[in-house]
Amino acid sequence: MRTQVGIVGAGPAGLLLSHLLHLQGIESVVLENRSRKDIEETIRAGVLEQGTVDLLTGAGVGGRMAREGFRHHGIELRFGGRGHRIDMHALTGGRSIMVYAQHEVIRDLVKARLDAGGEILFEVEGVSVRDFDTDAPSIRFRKDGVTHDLACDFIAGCDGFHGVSRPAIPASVRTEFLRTYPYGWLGILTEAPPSAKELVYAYHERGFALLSMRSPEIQRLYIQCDPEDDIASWPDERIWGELHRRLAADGWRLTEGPVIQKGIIAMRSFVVEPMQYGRLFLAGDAAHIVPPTGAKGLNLAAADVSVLVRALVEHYRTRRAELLERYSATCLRRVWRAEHFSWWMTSMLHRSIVDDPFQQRLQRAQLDYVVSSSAAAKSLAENYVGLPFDW
Ligand code: RFL
Ligand code: PHB
Repeated sequence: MRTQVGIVGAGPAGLLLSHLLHLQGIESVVLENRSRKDIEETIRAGVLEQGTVDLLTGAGVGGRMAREGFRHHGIELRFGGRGHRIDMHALTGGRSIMVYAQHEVIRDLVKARLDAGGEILFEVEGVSVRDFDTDAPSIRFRKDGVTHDLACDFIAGCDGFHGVSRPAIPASVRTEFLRTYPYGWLGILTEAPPSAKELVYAYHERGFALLSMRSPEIQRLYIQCDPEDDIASWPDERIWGELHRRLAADGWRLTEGPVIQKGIIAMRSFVVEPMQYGRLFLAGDAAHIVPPTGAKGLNLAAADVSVLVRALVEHYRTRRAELLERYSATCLRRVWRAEHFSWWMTSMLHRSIVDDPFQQRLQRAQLDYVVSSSAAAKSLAENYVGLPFDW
């Protein structure tokens, strides 16, 4: 087997990369260890930056998103029992976000790849990336019990935080930066019409809460919890009790409905430097993780991929390697900006597990500033809608 770019992982990074390369006449094969059904049903992100929306639309996979997604011009910060709207559209000269579920993006991309004759191999096993420090890299994997070697010019490691690509880079040439948080998020999907028109980020003495949505019938809600909590200790009544208390505001009611999915995620910040070694390029969660408070993870994956596509196109058209050589540095500038924003949002909105009155006063001071100073609100807004992809 041979292709130009061998891609490990059919998440947003791997699928978008494969599709954008195809549009530029560059071949790829995507290797994914889960089933198509599994990747198309896993519930994760919901917020797409303007740049991600533009990239998907430009790639011809934005049709359903334009019809079924929600375009939002603002978000609400809620604290002290009151809501404060951040008008992102006005503060950023007309930029906005799209609320459209990650698994819908995945479904659109898988369909586009398969309709165009693209190759995605699902349920592969034992993937290993090899010889990427030479001019003849390859990926070894098993499919239906048979071992294959996929020879390629380049390998794209788009296999997420727990993938095999990043650890294949020798430890002596990579530096990893990690911060864990003593917070988790308990997320639910509920069959109830969204109780607000825009996302609500709530700071409360009992902990953070977030109201988001997926469709006119489905709400997505999160509450801060202990990352070690067992979901079994969170029966639905307890979750609703916390949501009602943390999201409470005068004259406003949270709509309830049956809980159709629930789970707990841990929160961390992580970056590996560099994001490239020889002919192996890492993109998306394989190279960096942010806590979800800034809604940046999927968007960073899309930004990495747009940089990588430009560099590969330059390589195949002109045989010049400058953009490929700059790949890691170009991506890391944006990655660290998003790392800072995500850490900042997380620190401002989560309640410390030990009582820390000094920290609480700082958080309130920061929240008051953000909702009363247009300079501070503008900084939040421009980061939230996302800096331009060529920032
Ligand atoms: P993914 O999505 O993890 O995809 C990696 C794929 O690689 C496969 N894989 C392998 N395949 C073959 N061989 C192996 N050895 C493999 N190992 C792994 C996996 O099965 C998988 O299919 O990474 P990618 O493409 O980099 O995409 C990153 C995003 O998924 C992630 O950053 C976001 O979901 C983060 N995130 C959010 N990002 C946003 O931009 N906006 C949001 O609103 C947002 N909300 C969220 C989030 C993440 C969350 N969770 C669950 C962590 C909300 C939540 C709750
Ligand atoms: C979501 O809708 O899942 C969502 C929204 C905003 C975030 C994180 C997740 O910051």
